[in-house]
Amino acid sequence: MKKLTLILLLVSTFYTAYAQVPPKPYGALPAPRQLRWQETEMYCIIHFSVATYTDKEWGYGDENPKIFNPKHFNALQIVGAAKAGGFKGIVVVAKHHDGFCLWPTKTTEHNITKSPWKNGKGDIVKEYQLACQKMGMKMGIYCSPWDRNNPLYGKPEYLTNIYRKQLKELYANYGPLFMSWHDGANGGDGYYGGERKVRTIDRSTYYDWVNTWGITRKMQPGACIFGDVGPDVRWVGNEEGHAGETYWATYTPEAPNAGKQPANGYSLYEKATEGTRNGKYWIPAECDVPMRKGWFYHQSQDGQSKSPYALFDLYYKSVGRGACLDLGLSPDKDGELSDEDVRILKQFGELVKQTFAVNLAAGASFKASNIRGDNAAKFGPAFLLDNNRYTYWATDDAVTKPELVIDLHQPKTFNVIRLRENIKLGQRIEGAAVDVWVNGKWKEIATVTSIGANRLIRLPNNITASKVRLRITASPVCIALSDFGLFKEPVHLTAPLISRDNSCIVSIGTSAPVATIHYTTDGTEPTLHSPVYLKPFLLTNGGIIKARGFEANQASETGTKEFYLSKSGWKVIGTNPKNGNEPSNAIDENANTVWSTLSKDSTQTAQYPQEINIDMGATQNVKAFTYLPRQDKITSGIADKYVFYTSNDGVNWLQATIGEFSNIKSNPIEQLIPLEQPVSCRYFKFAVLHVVSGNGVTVAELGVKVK
Ligand code: FUL
Repeated sequence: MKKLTLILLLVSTFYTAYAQVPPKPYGALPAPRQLRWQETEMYCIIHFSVATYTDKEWGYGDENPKIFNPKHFNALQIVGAAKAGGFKGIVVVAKHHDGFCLWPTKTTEHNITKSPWKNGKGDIVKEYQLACQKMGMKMGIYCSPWDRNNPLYGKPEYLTNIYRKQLKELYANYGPLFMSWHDGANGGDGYYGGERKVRTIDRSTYYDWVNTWGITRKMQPGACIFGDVGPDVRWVGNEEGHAGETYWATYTPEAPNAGKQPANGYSLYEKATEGTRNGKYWIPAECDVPMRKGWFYHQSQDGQSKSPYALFDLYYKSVGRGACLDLGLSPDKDGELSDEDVRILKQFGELVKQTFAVNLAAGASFKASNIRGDNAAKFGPAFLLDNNRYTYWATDDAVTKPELVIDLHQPKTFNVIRLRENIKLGQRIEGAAVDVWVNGKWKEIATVTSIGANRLIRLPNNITASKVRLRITASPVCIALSDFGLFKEPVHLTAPLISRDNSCIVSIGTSAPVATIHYTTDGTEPTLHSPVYLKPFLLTNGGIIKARGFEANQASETGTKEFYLSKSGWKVIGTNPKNGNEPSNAIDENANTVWSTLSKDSTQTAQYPQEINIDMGATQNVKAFTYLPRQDKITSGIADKYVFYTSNDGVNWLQATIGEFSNIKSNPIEQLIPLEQPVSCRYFKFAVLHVVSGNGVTVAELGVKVK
């Protein structure tokens, strides 16, 4: 009898003890600084420097510092607009690839003290710091490792005497920082003190990253280090602002060539979009995307900023998949964000706030198939509603597929579901499903793979139900879920879609019917007084079409599309090399077909320039040309250096402009290149001098702008 009591006592002691024991962490885990970064969720990166004045995406490094002279720069305007958008921090581009330092550095003459702004006494980085302090925003720093101005770039002295010293100046004078951003675009041609040459570096070893990061750790221990390979936060592998539908915060960076050390600018970055299930390190992803088309301000991109709903969509695809969103803001030559960008940021912020203001699951009661150690006080599902990312519902070690019935007590209408894991215990869950109780049975409405720090499921339509069920369908270990939320995104009319066919006929449509669509052809905002769209219409010379749908007292967002000169009647009159597939694909108004000279024979090295000559059929007054790189996410054959020629007879050619498509590899958008002056011509030739990768050239579309 005594023995039995003893056994019972032992069992119950063990059970009570077990009931208190949290689940064992799973896999790689976040450091405290990474948890703080994760909670930041959204911040803005700000590109404003000499490239703003030269209208480039990458300054060459030969800029005269005198061009930098903003009339109305006010950091409060910029930081304030970010804050109104719900962003919690900014990353200041203190030095971009042009090497121009926006703070009074001792490391180079290419800096703000040589500019007339504030009589050479200005310090842009300091102004941001003060604005952030005033507005309760976090601040991070981007100091480009690549420096197209510095004569020492490529030599070991650049690392020790320039780059690291710049980091030290920034870390010492502008902290505390929440991020230190280390870009992957490294090496290439530049001014380099007047040499104007290509300087290549061994990206795997040149920056000696481990020791460079050591400086960050020592001087800014709270800052997360960002790069293609982390080590704290990884680049998501695209500049479109989205993580993978399945997304792991764990990641094992890989080098393109076996046996080499991966590094910034030298990694299989495409794999970062999804991450590595059970990867070696906890390196969550930052989804960076410019609000406008490019990172720097270009007047030609006015009116084309992403709309509030387009930003909201990216929010779901970044923050809503467990990553963070880094939105690029671009002050103009006066040093200000445009009124339109400020308005869009505010509206986006309001949308997020409005959507997530009320958790419709609040007040629900739960029935869980299992609670760890039967200890609801410690591991019960009530923690799902306490708005704390680190208190959680957990199951017994052996229970990896629990179910939870959420009784809402009355019918609620929602269209967003939120789930979160307590990531202090790692990213555990690999599959979940949500059902609702309708007509006396369960009906599945959504499934997901990964959850992680945050998972937002945006449903295609509103759901009304009073009972919801969550099923965990796959997990290698017991679960640790910290949040369950139901929300209602406000109804909105989506922007009309505008397209033009081969014969220059423009059509406008909406995804759901509306009472009327109104449009303009002069770039102004459509109102109820603008022409009503009744049927497709002809647009030969190009122009900006804007359209809005109206229904009852609601107006949709504005759809905008710029068209260039029509290509009907255009002909390809020659290419060099002569082989290659379908040159006419370059002028067929179809973004998905390409003219390609890529060679399958890897033993052959393509010779450049490679060219394509086009007859427009009639003389045109050409103001700019456009190049659309291939849109299939493959970089082979994408041009990054070009010459554009014009001709009146198709035989004698005049060079109209020459240059580079900066950043086209990471951000492969249509390039619009203005000619130095408008040229009257019937023929043009697009010659490619260099490609970002591969052996040969690819062109999705070429076009010209005459208006
Ligand atoms: C890229 C850079 O090359 C772009 O110019 C921009 O700064 C972007 C945020 O990172 O890699």
